[in-house]
Amino acid sequence: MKFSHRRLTACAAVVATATLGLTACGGSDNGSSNASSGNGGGGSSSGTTVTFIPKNLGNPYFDASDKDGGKKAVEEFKGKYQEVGPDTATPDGQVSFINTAAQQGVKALVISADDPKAPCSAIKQAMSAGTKVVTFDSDTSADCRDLFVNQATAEGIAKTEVDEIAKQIGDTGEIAILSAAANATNQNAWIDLMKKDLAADHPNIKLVDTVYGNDDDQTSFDKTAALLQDHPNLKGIISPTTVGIAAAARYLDTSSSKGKVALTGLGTPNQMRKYVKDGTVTSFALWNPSDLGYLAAYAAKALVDGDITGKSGDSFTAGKLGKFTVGDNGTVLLGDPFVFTKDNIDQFNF
Ligand code: RAM
Repeated sequence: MKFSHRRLTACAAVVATATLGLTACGGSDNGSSNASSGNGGGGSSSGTTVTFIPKNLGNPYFDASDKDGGKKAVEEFKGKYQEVGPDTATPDGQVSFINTAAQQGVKALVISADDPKAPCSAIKQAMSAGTKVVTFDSDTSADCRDLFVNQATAEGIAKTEVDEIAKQIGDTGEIAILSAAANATNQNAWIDLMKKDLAADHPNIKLVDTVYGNDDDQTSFDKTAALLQDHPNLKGIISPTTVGIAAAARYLDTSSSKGKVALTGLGTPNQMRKYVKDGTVTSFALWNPSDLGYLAAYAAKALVDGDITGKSGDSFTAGKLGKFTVGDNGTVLLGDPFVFTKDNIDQFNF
């Protein structure tokens, strides 16, 4: 499968290898954990409050998707932006924030769900009170949201990660996965598909362990240390979470396994730059989280304005990103994953 690089835009330059270019450079706040808001007036969605609820606060990935892309979009259509959420990514940690937002009568919630089911009854109450609900990044079950804005196909994300680790370890040997929270819908879907890819196309790679760092830096760091200790023949780690891969890289960087145990997965260029440059990591993948939040905000606006209902074939325009059409299962797709290496990483700043 070949990945084109639609919609991820380099800050400083257009990526030479990109087929269509990638948009917008997400300069995000760094690790701020306070709710923030932006106001505007006028326009069809004037006063539309869009509340973003990330898996957890203080995660640079969500700083880019929410505080950068989401906020920009909401300001463009002159709505009101808010971000609230739990400090840790636990299954029911988002429930109280959903309840409060619904009580405040917000027009739209944009949620990366910590669990496919735990937030559902709160979401359904909000929906029956008239709030439109868009999941993005990590979905709930389909009956408790109007739309899911998917960053890339799960198949594409899984295959990219498996392809990268296979290249780096000569397609043979033991690997492990360092994931986010055990209940995360997105990581679990990717892991299932990675297992299928490995079984079908990489008979000499053996997945020996899957551990969970809960999208917490220290837990992910400690789990990396434990993986290396428990599996002395480990040749590679896939971490399909920006928090996990950054913590694993930090551990490997100063350990005797540096250069011997490969690490790939999903990371942000700003968090991974040092490790790509010093040889700890050869390549990793992601999409533009700022574009993802921007698209999710415009999808929420289209629902609130009644331009779409979320059914297959509905289409709407998401500002600078252009026109999107709702596909099967109420899903809107941002684009393809993009692979970062030492040769292109300096063209990105998010
Ligand atoms: C972390 C979160 C998020 C995921 C990225 C790749 O920031 O788990 O949900 O999409 O990694």
